[in-house]
Amino acid sequence: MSEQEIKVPDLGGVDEAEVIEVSVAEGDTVEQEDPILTMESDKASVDLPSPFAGKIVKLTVKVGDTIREGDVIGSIESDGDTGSDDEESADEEDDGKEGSENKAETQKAKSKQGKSEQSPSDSDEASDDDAQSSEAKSPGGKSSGGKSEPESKTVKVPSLDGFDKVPVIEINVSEGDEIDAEDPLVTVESDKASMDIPSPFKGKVEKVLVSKGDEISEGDDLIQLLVEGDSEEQGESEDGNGKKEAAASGKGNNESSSKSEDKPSADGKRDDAQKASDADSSGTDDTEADPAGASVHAGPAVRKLAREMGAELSRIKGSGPKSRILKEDVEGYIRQQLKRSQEGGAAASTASGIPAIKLPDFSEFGEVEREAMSRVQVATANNMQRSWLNVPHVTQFEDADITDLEDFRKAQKAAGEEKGIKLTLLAFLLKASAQAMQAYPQFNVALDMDRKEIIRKKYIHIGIAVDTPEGLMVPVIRDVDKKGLWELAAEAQELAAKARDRKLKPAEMKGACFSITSLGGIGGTAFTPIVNAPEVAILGVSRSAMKPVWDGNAFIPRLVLPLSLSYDHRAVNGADAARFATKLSDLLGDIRKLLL
Ligand code: CAO
Repeated sequence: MSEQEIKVPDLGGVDEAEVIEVSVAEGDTVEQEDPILTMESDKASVDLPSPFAGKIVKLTVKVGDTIREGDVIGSIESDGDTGSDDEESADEEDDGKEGSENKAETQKAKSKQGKSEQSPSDSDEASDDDAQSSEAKSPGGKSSGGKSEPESKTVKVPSLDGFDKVPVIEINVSEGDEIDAEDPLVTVESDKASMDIPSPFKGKVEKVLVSKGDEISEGDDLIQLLVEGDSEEQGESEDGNGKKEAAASGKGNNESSSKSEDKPSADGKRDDAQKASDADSSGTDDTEADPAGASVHAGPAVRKLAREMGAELSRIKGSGPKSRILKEDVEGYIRQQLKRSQEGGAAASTASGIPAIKLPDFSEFGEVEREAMSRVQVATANNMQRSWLNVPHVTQFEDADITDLEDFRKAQKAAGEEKGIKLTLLAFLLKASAQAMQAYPQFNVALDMDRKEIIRKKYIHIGIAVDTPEGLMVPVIRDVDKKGLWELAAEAQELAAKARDRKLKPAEMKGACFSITSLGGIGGTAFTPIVNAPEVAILGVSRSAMKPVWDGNAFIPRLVLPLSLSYDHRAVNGADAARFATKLSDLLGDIRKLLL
């Protein structure tokens, strides 16, 4: 075990870079090459990989710090072979590693700077690039010069800074696309950085010769491009560096994220377009995804995390400098998505792309005042919208002849007064509903669509909608099937009073399998109640009325109760709903059957 300093490697011609993300904390154990931080110069962003495996003992940088080559950013207790016993040679070893690995990173930054800024050590690369570029431009030899016929060219993979077999993570063009020089053709990602390979020419994409997931190396065929005019002239006129610039930026490049700042552009047109695109993609997670995911601003470690978590970067709003997406943004996005899917509510509706209702300025039409919604009102609004949007509702209407029931109920008045309980219709509705649920258990289920499972409940708890000054509340009566009419009436009375006095406990509003909403005391002939999801049905009850009913011989006056049964058509089919409603009507029409 020895403690080694972690130093900033050669930044490849860039004087300084800003730390935009710190990926480890003191005490963390890292593997050799694990990213310690991501830094960004005005040319590119790259990870600084750990030179050794071991434990981070000290970390002296934070996001926003500016770092330069040779700066010590912390120390690591390496757990084994660092290649040297004494610190000096360890440093040398570090440098060696940096030479072979970190340098590869930093060269990406460097390569984007164009010829004029390249360090001498790049000269070999430069000539490589020339070779690459030439090959791409003139596969069949030098072009004729001057204005010429469109020419088909094979764009080849430029130097990848020593990387080999780098996977393609995005294809940014399609056949038939008209592209400009420097437009990103594909994005590749090594284990250190992601980078775009830009087009060396302006032209029309004839054929994409690679697929997402392919591993490509320098010299591989990439794209077949129909190049208009003279390709060499194009190269020269783009940047003054001609073909070299195109190849250099192709090689170095930036993570796709940095393109708006990074891409060389003769006229600035590309920069503007790219900036606009960046701004769009970082604006909100509710916008349509950028199909290529290429114009987002994020470092390699963040891209990797997003890929692992299945998050689309183009939907994530970046909170870093220049709207860069940080690790925390990805994590926050995942948390938000999880919450949304668990709640499945109003938020989900926004994510589903349903346009919001825009409010006009009502004061233009007359006097208005605003007041805050109560907590209950907000919860009701969210629940109703969630259910309305998620549940395919159908409402089955039915009438029940409650003439005899009402005679019986009224006959119990004195008994009720003795007990201090008002026996209302609600107790009968509860009892009849429980019995109908036993007969048709598909009304006592919940659907787990994620797991494609039906959850069958072995208990019968029923919610009752209570109208309170604060808003609608739905306390739950448990084990309705096991309770008698008086018990149910007493409990309903007590829970309704508690709801109106705002004394209900959260537990008293949970666990319902089915709900009853009775507007009979108020009026109405029918309505279409909204299912209280994840329940799959709700019984709406309107005001009973005396009606002439044909008994086969004559019209006779009967007290008729209108029932409105709404159900989730995913869980319950129409025939079953008709059977359930008929069963209810039957039970309420002859309450002796409630005893069976
Ligand atoms: N037809 C005719 N009269 C009815 C009736 C019906 N379907 N239902 C109730 N009544 C009568 C009762 O018999 C009672 O009359 P009396 O005082 O003469 O006996 C009167 O209406 C009031 O009853 P109630 O409402 O106090 O008692 P209940 O047990 O029937 O209902 C409760 C209790 C909590 C369901 C009810 O008070 C309530 O809050 N209903 C509103 C529910 C609601 O807002 N639903 C909408 C949800 S979606 O927005």
